[in-house]
Amino acid sequence: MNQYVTKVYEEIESRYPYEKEYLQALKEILESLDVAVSKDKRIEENNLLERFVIPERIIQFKVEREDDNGKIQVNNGYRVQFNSAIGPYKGGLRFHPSVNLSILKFLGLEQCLKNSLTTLPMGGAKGGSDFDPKGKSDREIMRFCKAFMSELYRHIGQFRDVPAGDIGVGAREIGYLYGEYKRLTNESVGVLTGKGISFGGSLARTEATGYGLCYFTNKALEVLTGKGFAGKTVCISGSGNVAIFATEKAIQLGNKVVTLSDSNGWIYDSNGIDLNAVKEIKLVKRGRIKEYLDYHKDAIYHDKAIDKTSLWSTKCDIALPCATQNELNEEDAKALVKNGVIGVFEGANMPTTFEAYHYLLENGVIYGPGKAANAGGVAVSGLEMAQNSMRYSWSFEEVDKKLKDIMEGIFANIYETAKIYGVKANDLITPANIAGFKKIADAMIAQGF
Ligand code: NDP
Ligand code: 2IT
Repeated sequence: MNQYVTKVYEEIESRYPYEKEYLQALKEILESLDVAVSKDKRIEENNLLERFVIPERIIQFKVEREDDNGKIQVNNGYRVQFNSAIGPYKGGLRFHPSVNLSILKFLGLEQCLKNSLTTLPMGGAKGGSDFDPKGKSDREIMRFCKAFMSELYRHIGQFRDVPAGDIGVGAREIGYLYGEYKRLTNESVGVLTGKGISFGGSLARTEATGYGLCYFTNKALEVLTGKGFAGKTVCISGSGNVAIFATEKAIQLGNKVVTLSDSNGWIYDSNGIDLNAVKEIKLVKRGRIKEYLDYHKDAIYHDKAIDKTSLWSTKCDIALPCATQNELNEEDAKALVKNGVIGVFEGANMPTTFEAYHYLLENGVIYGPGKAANAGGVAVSGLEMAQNSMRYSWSFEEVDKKLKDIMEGIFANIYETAKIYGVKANDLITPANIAGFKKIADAMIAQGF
């Protein structure tokens, strides 16, 4: 790596040695930007890398709520406002027991580049809490959301910072968060995205990340292999918002999806996943993926506690990891390559480890990183902000068409950038980082320090 790039990485590593996810995301980004730094002297002259990789502001606060047994419980709440060079801070909130600053800094950093790639004017942020919503009553979740917002509200705003959902935060939580923001400020504004359709939400926001992932995959396959995303066997992980709607669009495009998972295990259905059953289990009953066996006795369930077989050892043409970070490791990448995988496109953020994606790239697999492939969610969030500002709403078809155009535009931008920088065609991560960073760098230089 270029001396300047190495220096920036080493400095951050020595200051934050325990923030492993943040360092992982940083390493991946800096490795990609190496070639851009050599070509564009302004980056080093303006110390842009150091200035970009440190969040502009980190807010940490205490969240107290009463649980269903009348006991007061305490959690940490966070908002990492990473970079606002190209627009107000924008990014999701995650409620999961694993949430800490390292995870939120990695997500915030990725979000900046992702939001830049969408072409919409949004800076990057991420937030959340180590609160675990699993098994909690609806009322307790409401009390938590309201307590969380009672501190967060003073730091956000439609022109300042616009949160949305992520793991553990869906339409229900956004509704409660929005209700509390409105109560505290007496304002009905587009301060959150992913809202209910009856109070300013955008049609197609629920579907956007999964659908966008498939539109991106389709375009990449069409250009790079001559055949689009159809007639393929597809492995998908996760069974949340992204996984469900990726499954829906993959099936609509004429593919067979054979796996889904949650943190307890994964299912394999050789006949192709029955999405109606999955929607009933996950969206109506808020159940576990294991319950799929109640609908399809011939499907196979691998319980993670007793069976270490990886979902990624399943033979497939296309792999769409849609659960969480670092869920696809080097062993998994080897199994996928051995089974003839054509492409890995990420619905989740950083699901593929550093070693795993390098192995995929070395073996000619098309690798579409999350910051490009899953940008459809935040893109439609940007469209929700636009509709809120206009006091207007577009039809599902209009939003879906704009989403498809944005996803195809992201691929085109990456493809052109790869040609300019002489990057191999299956490597979509290097040009995604370069193209995402370029716009932010231009804005930072123009605005001074
Ligand atoms: P959901 O909460 O709806 O679903 C998350 C899914 O991933 C669940 O099936 C969950 O299983 C599984 N999962 C979560 N953590 C783990 C873990 N540690 N190990 C194994 N499985 C796990 O979240 P989303 O679908 O919204 O998010 C999934 C991924 O997509 C995340 O990486 C998120 O950052 C990313 N993303 C989301 C966007 C959005 O618009 N929602 C946009 C872009 C990216 P379980 O129920 O057992 O926890
Ligand atoms: O990771 C992501 O892009 C999201 N969770 C969506 C963020 C958003 O603001 O819609």
